[in-house]
Amino acid sequence: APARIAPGAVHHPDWLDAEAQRALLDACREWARPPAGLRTVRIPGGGTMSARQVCLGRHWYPYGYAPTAVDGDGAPVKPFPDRLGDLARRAVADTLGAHEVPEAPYDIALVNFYGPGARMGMHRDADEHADAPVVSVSLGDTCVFRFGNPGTRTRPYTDVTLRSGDLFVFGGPSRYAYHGVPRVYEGTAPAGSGLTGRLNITLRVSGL
Ligand code: MD5
Ligand code: FE
Repeated sequence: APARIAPGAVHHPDWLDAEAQRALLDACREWARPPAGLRTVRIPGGGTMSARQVCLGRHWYPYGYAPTAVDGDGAPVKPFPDRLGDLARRAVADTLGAHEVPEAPYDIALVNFYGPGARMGMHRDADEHADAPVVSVSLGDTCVFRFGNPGTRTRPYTDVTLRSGDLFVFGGPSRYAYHGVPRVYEGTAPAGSGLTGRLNITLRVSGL
């Protein structure tokens, strides 16, 4: 059953059935192939993100969106598939209600791949020019998702376990909350998925 974690933030465990997870995983494998496939994101200052990423629709770099890839192989980003837009609108309707489905089209997907030891520090997603809800679906290994506050990077946190097939929607006052992924449990992906690691797909309205 869906659980409200904070105003506008809803976790819906097991939202995608096994077949839908399989289909999405197969699509992720295609998106991950070059050109403009899975890449390591460089952060200003010289570091890299431990989660690797594929962008669809727009290229994301810290901190903004570009129409074409500006790092890695420089190839144009892959298009945002219509069916991901359908998925996003259905996700918002199922969690926040039909009245919260944005008029503007979902047009960006960021696919994060968490291999061994990968994590994501506490941050806010503020590079979009629209405040439509962000839709997140998880595949593969189980993780701890840390949900914080809009105003501060620090405690109090709510730690939520996200498993393969789970949906999380961040809208309203939770759209700009701090969040991160402190821990991924290696080897916990569903048996037979063939996935080693965790995938998270976020669907966004760019407002561009
Ligand atoms: C992940 N990805 O599990 C997470 C899921 C990212 C990212 O954080 O930036 O790619 S998306 C979590 C999210 C998005 C927008 C707002 C909030 C959380 N929030 O208010 O907590 O790879
Ligand atoms: Fe984020």
